[in-house]
Amino acid sequence: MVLADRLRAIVGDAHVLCDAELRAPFERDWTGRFGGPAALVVRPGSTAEVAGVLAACRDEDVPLIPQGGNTGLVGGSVPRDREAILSLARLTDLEPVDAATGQVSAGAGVTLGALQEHARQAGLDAGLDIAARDSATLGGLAATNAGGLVALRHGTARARIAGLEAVLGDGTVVTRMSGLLKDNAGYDLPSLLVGSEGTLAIITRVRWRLVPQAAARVAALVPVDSLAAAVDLLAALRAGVPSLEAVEFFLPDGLELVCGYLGIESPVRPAAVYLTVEAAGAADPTGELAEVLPDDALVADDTAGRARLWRLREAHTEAIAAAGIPHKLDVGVPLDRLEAFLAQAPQAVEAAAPGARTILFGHLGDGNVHVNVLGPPPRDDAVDVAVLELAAALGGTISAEHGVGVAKARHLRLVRPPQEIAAMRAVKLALDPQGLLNPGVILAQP
Ligand code: FAD
Ligand code: 2HG
Ligand code: ZN
Repeated sequence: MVLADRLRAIVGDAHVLCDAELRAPFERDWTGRFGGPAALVVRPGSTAEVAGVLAACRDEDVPLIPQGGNTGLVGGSVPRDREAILSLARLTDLEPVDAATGQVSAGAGVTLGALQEHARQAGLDAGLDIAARDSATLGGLAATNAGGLVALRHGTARARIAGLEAVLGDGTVVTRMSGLLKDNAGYDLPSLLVGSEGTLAIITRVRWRLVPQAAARVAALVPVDSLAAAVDLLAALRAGVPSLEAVEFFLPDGLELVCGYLGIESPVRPAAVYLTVEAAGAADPTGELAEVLPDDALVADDTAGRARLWRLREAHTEAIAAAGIPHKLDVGVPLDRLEAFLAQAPQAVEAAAPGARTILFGHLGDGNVHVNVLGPPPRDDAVDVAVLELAAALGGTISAEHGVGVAKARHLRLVRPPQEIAAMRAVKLALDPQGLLNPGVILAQP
């Protein structure tokens, strides 16, 4: 029996897509930089069906690319060489919130936006937020260990995952959904699978740890005259505002691009750096913020006003995408090297790709800079090398929150020694002995 027929018998005719037109939306990534034709797209509706699909693909020796919302930015969710795309988008079960533990069990295909809404109805919140909230799935967030806008307070996805269910590359189903806070019985497979980018297992369900919903929220847009002053303000915010949730930054050329894209005038005075700050708690944080923020900060405590301020930061990704296909380099640097990195990154890009346009923004509180470069062709990675080498030389990382994907697999050696990469390969071999899951992601193929 050919693979497609075998898969139809497992998931039903409607959920095996072979037609080029039906496959197309799954074959290209969000940035437009990565993608290629798939053998087919298969959309299982349960963990048992996922295990069946994996067994069929193993028999036919067809590798699988797990895909959630396809909002990943490192090319890990799309085919390279006629693999099968395994879409988890149908796994949308969302159980009632367990008030005693503050946790909820959900299918890997539930979007972050749906989880946020569900949690809020129970007086809680997801404790993780990203601008792609309405498409990105819980499986994708776990698989990439997503960071986002409130990691400063609540940590990355790993801190939110109390357990999960997954089908390992060798077909074993691992179920750890009890959500026990304390469970030291051996190696912690869920922690290992978080951040494994679909290379070790297919995550089918997650047990999500929620956080209290804040009764009051205040956002501020703060113009600052230097990066050093921005870092000083970050320190003052950490010390003086216990309800601090986010400290984000962008620069004048990013603001100009976003304002042009949104068709608005900048609401804030010209400055060297702009910070988007949010504080949220049971009590109104306005007073605490006012003690620390400068007088020319724009402050909003209502939903529409906060959204207007946040839009200037969040719309960077869309505005850049509207201007071209970017090279996205999500790096992290220690805060005491951030100024050096921001000064040197544009020079490194200019040397590698003269005339390229560089937009820098990110999560100041996490030392996480999103270097976006417009101009060089998608396949030319000279700017990628230049920026990643700079981040590594300054003691940083080549992937702060988006993952390694295929975009950075060749560059992993910049921040991980050969012995560690060998240990990663051994783990891969143990859990996915046939190399069926996402080949070429994280670990470059020889
Ligand atoms: P996909 O893109 O479908 O997949 C991403 C990776 O996870 C792939 O390697 C894929 O194989 C694997 N995968 C997906 N689902 C599963 C599964 N169930 N089991 C095993 N492997 C799986 N990221 C941040 O960290 N912080 C941000 O602030 C942020 N903001 C963003 C804003 C915009 C506008 C966009 C477009 C993206 C943003 N991202 C951000 C990146 C992206 O949204 C995250 O990486 C997200 O976690 C991907 O989720 P997804 O469901 O779309 O996964
Ligand atoms: C963000 O922080 C996302 O907005 C996307 O991580 C970053 O577009 C990017 O480079
Ligand atoms: Zn980010």
